[in-house]
This record gives sequence, structure tokens and C-alpha cells, in this order.
Amino acid sequence: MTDQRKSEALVLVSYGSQGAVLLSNGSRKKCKFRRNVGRPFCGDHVDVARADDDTLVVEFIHPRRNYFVRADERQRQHIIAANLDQVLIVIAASPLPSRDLMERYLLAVHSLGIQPVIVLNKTDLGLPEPGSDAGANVLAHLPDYRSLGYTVVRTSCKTGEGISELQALLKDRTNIFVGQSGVGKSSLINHLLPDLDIQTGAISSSTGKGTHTTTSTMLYQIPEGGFLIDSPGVWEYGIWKLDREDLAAGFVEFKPWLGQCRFNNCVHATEPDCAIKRAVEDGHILEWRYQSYRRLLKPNG
Ligand SMILES: Nc1nc2c(ncn2[C@@H]2O[C@H](COP(=O)(O)OP(=O)(O)OP(=O)(O)O)[C@@H](O)[C@H]2O)c(=O)[nH]1
Ligand SMILES: [Mg+2]
Ligand SMILES: [Zn+2]
Repeated sequence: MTDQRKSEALVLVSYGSQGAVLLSNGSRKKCKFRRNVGRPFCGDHVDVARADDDTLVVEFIHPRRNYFVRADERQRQHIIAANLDQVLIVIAASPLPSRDLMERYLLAVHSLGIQPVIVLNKTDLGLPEPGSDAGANVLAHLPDYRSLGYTVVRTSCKTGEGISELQALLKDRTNIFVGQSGVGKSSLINHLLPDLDIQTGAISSSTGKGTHTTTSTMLYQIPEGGFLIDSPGVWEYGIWKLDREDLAAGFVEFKPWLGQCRFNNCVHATEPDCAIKRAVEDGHILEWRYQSYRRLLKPNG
């Protein structure tokens, strides 16, 4: 390496040993990663240097402010994106959310110390009748999430509902869209950033390929300021093994009662004299949220 000019860059996409970065002059360039430097992820701030053959190489990964992860079946964590200000959890009436999906996402976002935004997309489809289907019930619970203090935005890529409201929430922040496959994350990004040619489900369905359109996490620039990250959809969002405190901390409405149980290691399950259970009985904590907490508690034993 003869040219030692270094510059700061933002990682747009990371494929393991290479990816693409956004340079401070606004250009997007291919970039190689080095094993001894480590793998940068989407949203990472890095220093890059120009090699003899004019390719860029990452020399340093700046410390991460935070990073969003998912866990696989063996509870190993995988970084999806780094340095986020806001996580937008996108759900829709089709495909319906799986049970406890929202609580898993909310726990993950709370663990980053940042605020989630819930986006109900495809409002043009209407809402299913709440009933025995857990997914339909998640949609019916949206007013409850609002009363818990979460921002809930209703959007439609068909009618344009909520797009400008969403735009205002995203501006000047680094945002990531997460959620099940097919809920419309890429479609929303296409609406928000019309100049971007993002592959959407319509393209893949016209070619007869499955519905998993987005295969890698990718960062886009918002012309008015800020960044938007599109992530591949999941069927089930896996959460890692959380300790008792982290789990309860993800349920914001538990807070006033924490520390008031008879046992200080109370997990608010079958223990006597539990302040959380009392709050549920007294109607201060929603029964369905408590049941969700109990289900999430189980894998932790
Ligand atoms: N009716 C309706 N359909 C929508 C809306 N938004 C997206 N879709 C359709 O939903 C399908 C999936 O959209 P995508 O944007 O690819 O979904 P995604 O969340 O990015 O999916 P993955 O990349 O697999 O995670 C496509 O056929 C879209 O046309 C909407 O607001 N209303
Ligand atoms: Mg997508
Ligand atoms: Zn308790």
C-alpha cells in the first residue's frame, strides 16, 4: 500500500469479506474487509485506505454506539446493523405476526436503550377479526401499545397513508426497518425514497421466486437527512437468553412495581406475594402482556 490517504466512511452493506461504503464526498464504493481488522456491519463507521490497485480497504472499525442483533436457534447472536437511533418494527395483516413477535422485538430494542416505533403497514387490507389467531390479536392490541407509550404509525404503500408521518419520524436519524418477510419493509423504503431501485416482492413474484426479496441488510441515504436501513425479513425473530432483569425491563409497564415483590429474585411467575401479579389482578398491567411475559420467561427456565 503506497497511498496512505485515509478517510472515514459509512458501511452500506457487508458480505463478510467485502461490501460497500459511503465516502464523505457522497460516492459509494466497493470495499474489502480484512480479517485482522474484523468484520464491519451495515451502519459501522470505518476508516478506509486506498490500495495500489485503487480498491478500498477497511483499516479500522470505530467503536459501535449500539448494534441490533438476532439470535439463531442455538441462541448465537448475529449483528444486523450498528449505530442506530430508531428501530421500526413493521407488521401487517398479511402475513399476520407470529405470537410474541412484537414482545421479542420490543425487548431487543429496549436492550439497545433506544425507542422502537411500531408500523402497521398494508392498512388498505383492513384488519382481521380478533379471535383465536394470535397474529390477529397482535393487531387488535395496537391501541394497547399506544397506551404503553409506543409510537404506532399506520401506513399503506397502496393508498399512501402515513408515509409523510413516517418521513417526519425518520428524518435526521439512523433508522432500521425490521419485521417478518413480506410485510412491506422494502416497499415502504421505495415509497420513502422513490429514487431508489429496491427489489420488491412484485419483482420476485413476477419471476416466480419466493417472497424473501431482501437478502442482505442495506443502508440508504435519506435526501433530507438521515439514513434508512432495510433488513431481510424473518419468520420468527429469535431472542437470545435474557436475564431476569433484562426481560422485565422490556416490559415498560412493570417498572413501577419492580422491587416490591416478597422475594428479591422473584421472576413474577409462581412466587407468592408478587407485586407484578398483584398489579395484573388490579388491572394496572394488561393480562395479555403478562401472559406474553410468562411465555418469554419459559425458555430462560
Ligand atoms: N396491499 C398492500 N400490499 C403491500 C403494501 N406494501 C407492500 N405490499 C406488498 O407486499 C409484498 C411484500 O413486500 P416487500 O416490500 O417485498 O416486503 P418485505 O417486508 O421487504 O419482505 P422481505 O424483503 O422478504 O423481508 C409485495 O407484493 C408488495 O407489493 C401495502 O401497503 N398494501
Ligand atoms: Mg424486503
Ligand atoms: Zn414478582
